[in-house]
Amino acid sequence: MIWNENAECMSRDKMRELQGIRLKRTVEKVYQNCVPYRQQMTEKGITPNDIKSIEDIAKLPFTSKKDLRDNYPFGLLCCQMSNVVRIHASSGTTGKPIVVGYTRNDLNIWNEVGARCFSAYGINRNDTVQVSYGYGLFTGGLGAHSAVETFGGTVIPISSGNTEKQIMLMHDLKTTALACTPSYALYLAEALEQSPYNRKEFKLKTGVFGAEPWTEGMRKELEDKLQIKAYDIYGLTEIIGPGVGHECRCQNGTHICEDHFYPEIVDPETGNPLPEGQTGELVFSTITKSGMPLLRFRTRDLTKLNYKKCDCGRTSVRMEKILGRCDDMLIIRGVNVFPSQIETVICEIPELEPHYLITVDRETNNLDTFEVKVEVKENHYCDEMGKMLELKKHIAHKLQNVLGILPNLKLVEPKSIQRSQGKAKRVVDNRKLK
Ligand code: DLL
Repeated sequence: MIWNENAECMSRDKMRELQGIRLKRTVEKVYQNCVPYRQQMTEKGITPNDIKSIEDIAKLPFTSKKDLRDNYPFGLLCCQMSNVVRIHASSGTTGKPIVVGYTRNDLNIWNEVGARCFSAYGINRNDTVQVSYGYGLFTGGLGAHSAVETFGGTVIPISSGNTEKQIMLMHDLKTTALACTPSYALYLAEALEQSPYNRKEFKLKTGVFGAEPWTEGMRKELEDKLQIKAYDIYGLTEIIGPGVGHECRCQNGTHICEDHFYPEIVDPETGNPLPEGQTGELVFSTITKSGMPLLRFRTRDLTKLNYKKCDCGRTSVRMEKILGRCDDMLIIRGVNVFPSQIETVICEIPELEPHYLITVDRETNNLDTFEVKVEVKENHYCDEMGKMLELKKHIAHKLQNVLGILPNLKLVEPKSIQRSQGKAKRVVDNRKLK
């Protein structure tokens, strides 16, 4: 189902024209209202008059997370504080969070793109959506909540945690769609299996999962375990929250709501724009926001773009599943390793549960150590040394083939790795502390 056919199925030419007009307006707004942007543009020797079409975007300066931190909390705001109706924040690993102010107009845009997402998954006003993303400064809970209200579905604002109650209400209130992180969905799937209920007594049919990278292998695990169709939803606090992009029934990439958020792919090292189809860092410019519009924001997320029309009828650009974040890439003994590569291997091995933890450390002789802990399924976990060793050899070999480096593999008992209720923490890099 398409929520806004005009916007989602617009011809490419019309879309670029519209993006050009909106970009120009946004550049004028930040130049007039935001000192740090005006300074950066002056340093680059440009004024809003230099932006005539969307092609001119490459002339503009980038915005990084550091710029947001340096101007904490409201230095990049483009409106009067009295026009800000909501504040969200994304927690960084260190120091102050990144704070974003939204105007009424921004929330309207958010509701619009949020409704597009749920409609694309086939969710409508007859559905009951359990929102198990955290409510609060994190955008997941309130973002999904308002989207459901916008298209007229029934929302259960349960937030994350309290897993037994989640299962009880999912059963009693006849939840048809579950919105949460894929890792929490996995946790709920386990809890459901152990609950006194039978899966047949539930009405659940759709999952709306995002806020962290997850692989196709994880999608299959979730679809099998929960007996649902699982869809990806993408977003980030700085741009709007959940709703920047969504899958459709074709599940052949994530459509970006590009009439509001203009995407580019750049080389993460040099910042040079990369041609269509090449993997690089995703960069967004908001072209309709009024609270804290951002120009060329470096997301640190790695993906590639595809501008071909989708079989669902939408013409909007699609991005591939996020490979990971530039910052997530581990360099272990000189080899680049993404956690998503490890997840893909683990999900392909039938004896394993999709629960894993990667620990990297540095020994006194400066050599990196690389450990992967993974849970073995109940019916495959046994005391027979020989059998476990054979399984371990098989998995280690597969990981080495994909990664080019052999991890110290630890097969552990089912349910021994900590479960997550929000974004999963899959990597412990102790080298950073040394
Ligand atoms: O995670 C917003 C969100 C909430 C998206 C609920 C989807 C659902 P932040 O906390 O600011 O915002 O984190 C943004 O999370 O840059 C990505 O690295 C990652 N991320 C978000 N969605 C996906 C996804 C929310 N579908 C950061 N796949 C982003 C992979 C995702 N990574």
